[in-house]
Amino acid sequence: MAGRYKSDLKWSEVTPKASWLNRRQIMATAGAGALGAIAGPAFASLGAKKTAFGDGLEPNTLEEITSYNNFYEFGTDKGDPARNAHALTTDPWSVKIDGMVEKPGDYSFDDIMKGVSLEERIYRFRCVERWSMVIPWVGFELADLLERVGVQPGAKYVAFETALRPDEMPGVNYPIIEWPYKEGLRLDEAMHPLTLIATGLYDEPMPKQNGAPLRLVVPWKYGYKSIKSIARITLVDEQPPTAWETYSAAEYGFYSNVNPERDHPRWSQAYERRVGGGLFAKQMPTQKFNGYEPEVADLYAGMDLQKYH
Ligand SMILES: Nc1nc2c(c(=O)[nH]1)N[C@H]1C(S)=C(S)[C@@H](COP(=O)(O)O)O[C@H]1N2
Ligand SMILES: [Mo]
Repeated sequence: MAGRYKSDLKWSEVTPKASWLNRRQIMATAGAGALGAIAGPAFASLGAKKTAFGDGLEPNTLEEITSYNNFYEFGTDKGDPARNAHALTTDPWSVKIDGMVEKPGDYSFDDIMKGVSLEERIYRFRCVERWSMVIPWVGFELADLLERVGVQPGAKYVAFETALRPDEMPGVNYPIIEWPYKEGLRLDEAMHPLTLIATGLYDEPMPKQNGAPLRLVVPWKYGYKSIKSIARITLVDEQPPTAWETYSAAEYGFYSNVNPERDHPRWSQAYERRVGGGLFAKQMPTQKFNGYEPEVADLYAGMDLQKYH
């Protein structure tokens, strides 16, 4: 995967925004042939529609976003996904959508992409381990997909599963968590306009270490809710088990909303560390709901967020 970007603009030598603008200029002015010569055949702009999400936020570099990852199917070191995820076959890909839906079935990646309009949204991303990034995702609202498949009236939660491929995923041969990786959202969280199915970042198809070909992004929750390489989506009427809550319910709850007032039993959540900047890595106060409080606080009105963590 790393090689794919080597022939491209030198992300590490310029600020992310400068290189981003630079790249867009090249795309606007160069013909297809010239572009091919610059970037090689792997280069594929998604042409996602720009949005105001993330105005004023400085995105992390592509290098940072694709080399410091959690994707335990490929190993538990931050560099393992970048080293190992190339083995994942992402084409063809299909997602089983089942449970309480009007149109269950195995949907190919192309079926899912048909009729969606891709947007770029720059979101904060906060891992429960305290590191954070700012990521320019490309994707569409999960609500669009759920509306297309038709949610039955009794459905209350959405359950997600990652693909399970022991031949391609060295990590799943170890009993770190229960495989396949599972996640879940309450239906209103799933339908919230901030909740994305992301299929790319920096206007390119999703790198494998970031969860190709499609993954969830729920920006007001700890990163582990944003399940990667989704193979199954099931509408259910009861709160589904999730990988990290099953592993340790005292440490990782179902809701997992970013909350500076609710510490992890083994560490404070008052501060976060923005990846990048080396020795001078920026330490900053954790924001409630990761900065998305105005948009999402209503979802939890009256709930005890210490108990429902
Ligand atoms: N299938 C799967 N999804 C996963 C994980 C994982 O190990 N397996 N790790 C989670 C965690 S803990 C984080 S912080 C984010 C990291 O996403 P990123 O590597 O794109 O930054 O992915 C989440 N999704
Ligand atoms: Mo995480």
